[in-house]
Amino acid sequence: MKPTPARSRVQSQSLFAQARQLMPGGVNSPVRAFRSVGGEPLFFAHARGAELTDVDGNVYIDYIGSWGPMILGHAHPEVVAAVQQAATRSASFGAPNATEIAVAQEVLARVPGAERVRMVNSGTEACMSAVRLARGFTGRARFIKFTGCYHGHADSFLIKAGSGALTFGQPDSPGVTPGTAQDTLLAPYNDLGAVEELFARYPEDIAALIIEPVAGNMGCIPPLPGFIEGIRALCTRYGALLIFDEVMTGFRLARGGAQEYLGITADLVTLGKVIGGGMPVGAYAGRAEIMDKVSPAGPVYQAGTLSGNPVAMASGLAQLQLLTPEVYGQLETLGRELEAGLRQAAAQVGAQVQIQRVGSMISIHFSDQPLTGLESAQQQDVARFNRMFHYFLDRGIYLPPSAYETWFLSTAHTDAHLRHTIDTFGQFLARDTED
Ligand code: KE4
Repeated sequence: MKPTPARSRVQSQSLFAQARQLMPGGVNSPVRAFRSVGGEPLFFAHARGAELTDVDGNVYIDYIGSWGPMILGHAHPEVVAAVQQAATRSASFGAPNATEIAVAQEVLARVPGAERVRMVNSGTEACMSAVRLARGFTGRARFIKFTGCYHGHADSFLIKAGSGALTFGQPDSPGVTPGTAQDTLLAPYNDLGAVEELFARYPEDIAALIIEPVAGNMGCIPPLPGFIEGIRALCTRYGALLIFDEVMTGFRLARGGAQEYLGITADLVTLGKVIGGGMPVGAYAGRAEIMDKVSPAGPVYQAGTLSGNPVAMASGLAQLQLLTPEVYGQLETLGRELEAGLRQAAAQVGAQVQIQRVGSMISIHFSDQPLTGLESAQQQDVARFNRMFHYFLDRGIYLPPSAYETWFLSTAHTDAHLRHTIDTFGQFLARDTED
């Protein structure tokens, strides 16, 4: 395949050369660095709706949406106005403010089973705090996570982790001590038998099981029928807390997130991304019996200078209030149309492609089998994905720079955006097959 002449990226290249002298790898989060797909990352100047504009003036259809937060598109006027107004009243008091209450009310009105919520500043903080809380609540030390799932970069999660850790072939990170790792138990995603074996082996030692109810950090991988229901039953039977990591799925798959979408109620839910409207916000929530163990109501300590700061809360509140039932209908329609178009394009050339979608989360994988977990995800043709990534980028479509990520749709994506994406996919398949 002979790529079309690269669009001008001179400014991005210049900025990246500077950035590399100042920040590790020139980025503030690894997966942005294009290490997996090759080439150099683009620097962006501004974005509106579903379109990003880089510093060289190139415009792209955005399927990352800041990795999920921009569910209404970039720079939504009501979110921007809320941030601007809040900022004039100080960015942070380090003290309670009324907007925290408003966001908490919105969260508890949406998240099934939640009676209390604690705001933090990232999904990582939410997940690490939820596991600590589960350990404090149960008095147990071990917890189960699934290989290929990603719950942020806290030590105990960086064992067979997904997302950037998987992208760089570092599912186990240096710096995580054996003492930490010994309490993290692993099972393959969608393998209920493996979970049963862990509970049978440690019947009274497991504090929690944390799971992405729809996995998004190995590509978009839905739970197989019965898997989540089985996990719920096992956690109940053995007295372990079920933690749904909804940092990606929360407020995206449905008004009540994956709990509503799947009809399963977890004991704790972690949240991020959408909840902040693009500002740094995470949260964990659950029934009062558990959450009231969190300091200062209870002994499980967790704190944060900027937790619940009024600007981030104003941003999240504005976005949450705009997430009406009509929005979820629109996101499902967009997802269904994109999936159908991509499938049709693949069928026309007989390409062996897996199009995996849940709601407005979708991913493409070059494999002759559906991806159901880490093992099948790692069997995909990553090199072909990488060729597709650059083919799309050269034609104004910005995909997540990794075969182990999920694309995100927003209400700002239009039929024209989807049409261009589907047509470009068809062109890629036709040309890549030839070469
Ligand atoms: P943050 O600490 O990055 O806010 O959230 C961590 C996290 C927790 N749980 C799930 C299910 C997540 O997907 C994430 C973060 N997602 C990645 C993208 N797959 C963030 C992108 C990045 O690391 O730069």
